[in-house]
Amino acid sequence: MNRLLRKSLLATALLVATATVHAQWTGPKAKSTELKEIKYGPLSPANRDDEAMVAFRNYGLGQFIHWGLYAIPGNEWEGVSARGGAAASEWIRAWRGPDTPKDWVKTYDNLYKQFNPKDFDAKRWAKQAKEMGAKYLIFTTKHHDGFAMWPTQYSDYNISKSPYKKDIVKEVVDAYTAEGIDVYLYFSVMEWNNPDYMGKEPKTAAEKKKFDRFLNYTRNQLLELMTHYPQMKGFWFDGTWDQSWIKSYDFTYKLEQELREKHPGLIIGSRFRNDEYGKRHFDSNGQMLGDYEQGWERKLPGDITWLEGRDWDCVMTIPPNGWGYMKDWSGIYTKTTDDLLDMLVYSASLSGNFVLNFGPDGQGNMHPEEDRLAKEIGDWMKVNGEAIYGARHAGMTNSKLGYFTKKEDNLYLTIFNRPINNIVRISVPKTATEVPVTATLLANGQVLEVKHADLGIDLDKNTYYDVVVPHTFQTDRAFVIKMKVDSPKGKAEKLMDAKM
Ligand code: FHN
Repeated sequence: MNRLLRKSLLATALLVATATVHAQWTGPKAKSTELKEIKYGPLSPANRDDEAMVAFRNYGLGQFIHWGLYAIPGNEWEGVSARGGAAASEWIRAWRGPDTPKDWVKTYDNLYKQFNPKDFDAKRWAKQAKEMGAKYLIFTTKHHDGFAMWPTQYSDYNISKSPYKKDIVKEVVDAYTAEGIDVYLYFSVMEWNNPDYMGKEPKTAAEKKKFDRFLNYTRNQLLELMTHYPQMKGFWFDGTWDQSWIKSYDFTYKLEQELREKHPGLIIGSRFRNDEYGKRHFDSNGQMLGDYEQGWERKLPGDITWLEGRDWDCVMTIPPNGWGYMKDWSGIYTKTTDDLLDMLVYSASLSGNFVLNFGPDGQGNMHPEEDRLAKEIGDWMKVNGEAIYGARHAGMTNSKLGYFTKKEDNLYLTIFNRPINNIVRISVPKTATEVPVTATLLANGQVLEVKHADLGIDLDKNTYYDVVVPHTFQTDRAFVIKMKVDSPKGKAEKLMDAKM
């Protein structure tokens, strides 16, 4: 779609709700009018346009995998559920409350002695991700428990000490890369069982010495990951909210510089570090600290204005919360294929990527429900992916029927709520110089009739284009109408505005 149509469509106000109610924004709400002197601000330009970042922008759909020792208990231990006692399944080491098993932390920290996933096949996972339509993967190299899924030389708490022994990160990176899926390495800075780690700001000389050791260890591990897996495209940082890390802004600034120098094109989200005033994600002047907004965890922006042109992705669980394996999905709402497609298309309509999380079990198998969802999403993407990959915000307000995306001069409307009369009404300003002229169904290539409807509503600044969906077209999922835009054939009628 050209700029003019985009501009004129932007002016369109459709007084309708979007198909899903989305959570509240977590980004900066008010910008300070007084600019602060900031030494530790952004290290990369806003809206990078290099090849790596353009690829990131075009992914559309990604896969997150949380896999580690927490996969063994699967949110329960010896028949006792950790629900309500642990914040999430991958947080089970921090299980608190009356049901916590005796000596639980010790038991957990020794789980590595039984980590031997006999069914693990990275190629099978990668094939499934490809079939689902994922273009990038975020894989947990080390979660908050501190257990490294690669044979790091900087800690003994790693995969080489488990009966499995082999380098899981390597297997995953190789298999996904071979399928053409870009890999990002999830890395938790915070470590629960590392004696050098502390949450509070180190104050005494002894504390400072200890935490410096931890910082050095973190740096070593990150450099090691980049060296071992040079195909990786970026880091997905987590566990960076503690005061110890926040106060280490000089260290983290220099580390980010070093990582970027050593790996040109590296992509780092806004969770890695903060400025000298302790501001995370955005510095004290509201500038994003990283290449994309990384705060959309189990939440979505309300509309395009919330994003202010920034790149972003949304990471989403299938259960309400819980990223690692959860054996028992009963009694909780787990998102359906339709829920997830809604969030995926909604994200694309706001120029963001949607990343769906999977939590394989201790043997290396996805949950059977995850297998089913992956298959159903993949089936949908094979037909309709054109409306997602490389597609951007269309400059139109999303309608109650579904979500608009655009790519070149193609306008896509993914319909989630099919009108009872099968007429898909698209509203454009009367002044628009380009309007929908042809339409087809992505599902079968069928050409659809497009009719101009001048409603003649007094003071209405819009005019309408009706796309007729044949009654004979039946589907039980969202479907996409692809439209070409061109200059309007006739002028919208100039009707008299009534005097009041
Ligand atoms: O605490 C983690 C959580 O376990 C999970 O890894 C998610 C994924 O985005 N991040 C953290 C919370 O923000």
